[in-house]
Amino acid sequence: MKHLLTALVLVTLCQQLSAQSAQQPNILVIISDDHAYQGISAYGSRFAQTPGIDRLAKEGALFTSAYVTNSLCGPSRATFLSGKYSHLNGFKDNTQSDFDFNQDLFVKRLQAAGYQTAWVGKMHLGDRTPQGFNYYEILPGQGQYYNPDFIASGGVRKHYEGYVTNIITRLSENWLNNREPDKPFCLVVGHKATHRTWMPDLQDLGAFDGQQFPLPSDFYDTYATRKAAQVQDMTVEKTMRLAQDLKIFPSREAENKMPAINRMTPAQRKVWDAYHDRIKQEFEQQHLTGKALTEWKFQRYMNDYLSTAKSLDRNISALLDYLDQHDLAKNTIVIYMSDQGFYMGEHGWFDKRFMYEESFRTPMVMRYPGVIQPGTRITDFIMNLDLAPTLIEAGKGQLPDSLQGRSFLPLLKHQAYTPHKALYYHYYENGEHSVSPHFGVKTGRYKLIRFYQKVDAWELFDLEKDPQELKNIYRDPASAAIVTDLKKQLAQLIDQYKDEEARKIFNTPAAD
Ligand code: SGN
Ligand code: CA
Repeated sequence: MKHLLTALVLVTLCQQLSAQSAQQPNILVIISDDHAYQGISAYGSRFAQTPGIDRLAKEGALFTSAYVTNSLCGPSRATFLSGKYSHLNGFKDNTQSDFDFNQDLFVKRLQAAGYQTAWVGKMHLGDRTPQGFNYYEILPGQGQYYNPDFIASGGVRKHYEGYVTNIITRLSENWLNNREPDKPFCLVVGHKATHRTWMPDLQDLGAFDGQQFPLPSDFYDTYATRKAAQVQDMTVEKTMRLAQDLKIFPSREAENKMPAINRMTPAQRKVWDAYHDRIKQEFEQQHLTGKALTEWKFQRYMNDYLSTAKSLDRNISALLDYLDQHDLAKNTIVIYMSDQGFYMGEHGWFDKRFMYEESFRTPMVMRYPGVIQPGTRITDFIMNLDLAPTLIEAGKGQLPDSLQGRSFLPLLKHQAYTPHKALYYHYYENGEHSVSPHFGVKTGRYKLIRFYQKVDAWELFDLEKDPQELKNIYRDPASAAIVTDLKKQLAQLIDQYKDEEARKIFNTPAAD
């Protein structure tokens, strides 16, 4: 009798658990690094096909106006995890910050609600031990494209032979295979691709050979009226290196000194060198200088970048196939996003950081069977800040008071939802690529930016008349009323998000 009772209790408990997990969707978030929407066919890319990402967009929603709080790798991931701006989560830049995992994180709230959680791949949040994950296996710092090292739960060092994007997918699948199947899961897959120095899987080398990429119309931007754009160091012309970035080394000895390349196995190296030796030969025969050289660099950059993205997209497809094969697709939210946008030659640039559209805006697609209608297009403003509350709410967790974002689940469910009218941005790092720190506000039509430290100046753009943000109209007498109104909105956002540092700068007149 006693045994029968125990068995009955156990059966009821199991039933409750599986009923609970049916209400609690699994969550898979794939975050790439520096993947520009300009190179994604779901966003209308003219030069590349991304069937994996397109599949998600077709079966779910494409967000056309998703933005980040601070366009840089670590700060973006810190905001994603904490649901707070950089000044409150403490991770302002990649150079001086070390993430404090003791703070409230959406994954901790999901764990408390019964989820098993994991992060596999690039995290890039400093050296402290990650918290909030039942399992992690992450790249140290930026990680390596070939034969990468990983740090697994408990600080265990691992080394795998192969190409990083494929390995991250394999490790993710391993974790899914070995998880506790009765519990809902939340898995974050952090990819290194498509980060500089843009190295594709060997099978994708030269995938875009023969294709001519049109120069963006503002490739030869002279940066008139924009002081911060004048002092940056992120141009294809001057900043992009022929050797490390585009793999045209003066000699084999020089190539052998590059850690990303000399860690390859002899077999990998043979394929790699056969391809690049040919490119180098073609390059040297042309004796390029001036604009011809810059445009050749642009073509090579596009080729390497998009080939790396092709390897990434194939791995996104592979994970979607895994969900299908394991009967998980129906009950799993899948989000694909980049940590920020990226320049593909616009303004003559690569890299990110600026509050200008190409870097501020990020690609984001989301599939949520039974909630999001296939083929949905969401044009409302969304921020990476909103993901933490959205995912906690979807997982039936408790929302902490500290969150600065807000859930967009009601928007997906066609329930009462007030979209963001204006977005607040703050970039801090004053170092590599020489982008002046700045903060600002974006509304449906305008963008007002205050630069400080390197450059002390305001900029205003009318995005309707000037979507490429080429003409700073801050000083135009006709802009006076708009400036007053936007400054009011900016001051409100600074208050709302409690950004004391920005408030002080806002209250100090700019030097010009
Ligand atoms: C490296 C890159 C930079 C890049 C930062 C930050 N230089 O330092 O070009 O902006 O990472 O990128 S490299 O010579 O080492 O490639 S982030 O995505 O991690 O924020
Ligand atoms: Ca990044």
